[in-house]
Order: sequence, then structure tokens, then C-alpha cells
Amino acid sequence: MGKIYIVGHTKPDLDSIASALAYQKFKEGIGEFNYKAIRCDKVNAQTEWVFNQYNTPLPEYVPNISGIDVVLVDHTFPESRAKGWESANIVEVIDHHDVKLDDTIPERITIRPCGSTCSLISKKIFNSKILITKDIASILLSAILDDTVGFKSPTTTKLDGDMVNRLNDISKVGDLWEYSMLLFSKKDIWNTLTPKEIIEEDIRSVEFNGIWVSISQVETLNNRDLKKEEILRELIHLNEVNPFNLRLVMLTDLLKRDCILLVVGKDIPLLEGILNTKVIENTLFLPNVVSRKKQILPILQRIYTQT
Ligand SMILES: [Mn+2]
Repeated sequence: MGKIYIVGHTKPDLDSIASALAYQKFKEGIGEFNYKAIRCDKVNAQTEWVFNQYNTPLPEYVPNISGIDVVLVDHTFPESRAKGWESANIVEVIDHHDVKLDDTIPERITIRPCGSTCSLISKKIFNSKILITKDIASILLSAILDDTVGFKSPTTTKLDGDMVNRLNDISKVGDLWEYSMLLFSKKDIWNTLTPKEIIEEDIRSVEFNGIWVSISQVETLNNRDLKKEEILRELIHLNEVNPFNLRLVMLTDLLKRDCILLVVGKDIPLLEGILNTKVIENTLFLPNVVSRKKQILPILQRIYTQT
């Protein structure tokens, strides 16, 4: 049987890397040994810490997937895929985001609206009664807690909670919120990055009928501590060089569960209109907003798809 590679998105988070590895373990568990997890990009500090903590090597780095058979995990959008995807053979996708496959038709598609791709793979593992090690269970549990912001993200579903409980029977990490805080602290490295790096670390560019918008997500344990003015100056500069209708940076506070939203672009009045508020000095304060997918993207959809 030919090799099939499992790959997450570019600029991967923990869920993306962990779900690739866990899907390989699932396949091995059901006797299919031709699947191999890879990663197409550099991992973040949190992912490195988690894999190291649980004695597991990171998936092999394969920056270009042209010409190989692949399973896409934690993404479907072409703009999030690894280099060379145009000539890769996408045999399967597993994801918990909106779907955008265009003319790709994979043989198998698993898409469920839950908090984490690792929840979907844990479900496959438990449904098939596959045995996993404590290290793998701990990596899966960490990824679900990270992607659901310790169950506080509005993307969280019952499945995520159920899977974490079953995984924790194996990994026994103790208090889940305390452990989530430890996980968050491992990626709270923003003050070591330049404003440009902060904006680009977790950026998603989205197109609505030819209109481009970008949303950067900065998750931190204290968003008041970030150098907001410097980030804003860089964002304004970026938009002069390459103008988008809107460029947003979410400074998300995981503890206070709010968002300082930095905004540039000519469509600021549309954003003000739909939220019925005023953007002051390119800044909006959004209490209770933590999710790009569930809370910011729908606003943009309303702005750009309304007739
Ligand atoms: Mn995910």
C-alpha cells in the first residue's frame, strides 16, 4: 500500500500537529500502517513544550506536499494548505472549521462543528476501542483544552468535554483549568516578538467576493500588557504597502475573556455600522469576544454578504 501523509495547516497550532499524529496512531490501531503524520511549517512554542513534555518527537517536517497522497487535518481552505497542494492528491479531510474544498473531492470527509479536530480523532479512537499511551492521550487532551480555551470558547461542544474526560482517565493531569493555564502560559511569548511577528504569527486572510480581510489572533493572559501602539503602527504600515479593506488584530485575553480589537482599512465605517459602535483610535473593545471563528468571522460575513 502506498504511503499516505497526514498534514495540518500552515502556521500550525497544537491541534493541527496533534491531530495529524493522533490520526496516524488511530490508523495504526486499526492495522493500517501506511499513514504517516507530517508537518508543513514551524511549530509554536506551546506545541514544542507539549511534545517534549510527553516524550514524543514532532512529526517530520515536509514543507512541500506536491505529488503525494495526503489527509488534511484541522483545515480545508486552500489558503491554509501546505505548499504544493495543487498537485497533491487529497484523499481525506478531517476538520471542525467551515469547509472550502473548491474543486477538490476527497474520498472521505469528516467535518463536525466542535471545538477541536483532536476531539473528532479521539472519538474515532474511542469508538474503535484502540489502545493509546498516556503520552498520546495527554497530547490529545492538551490540544482540545488549547483549542477550546479551556472550554471557555463559544466553539466548545459536549463532545469536547466528553473526550477530555475520557482522555483524562488515561493522562490524569489533575485540575483541568489549572492545566489549561499552564498550557496558555507556554504560548504567551508575545513580548519576545516584534510587532510584525505578532501580526503574522496567527493570521488568517479571508476573501469575500474579491474583497480581502485579514484577522490576526493574539491570545494572551493579559492583553493590557501588549504594546498596542507599536502593533497598530505596524498594522497601518502593512495596509499602506498592501491595502486590504479591513485588517484586524484580536488581542484576546484568555483570563478576562475579552478582546482589544485593532482595526485598519477603508471599511471601518461598515464595521461600526454593523456593531453600532465607534472605532476610536483604530481600537474597539469587545467584552466576551475570544473566538475568531465564532465571533469575528460571522460579523465580517454579515458585512460582505449582505445585499
Ligand atoms: Mn483546530
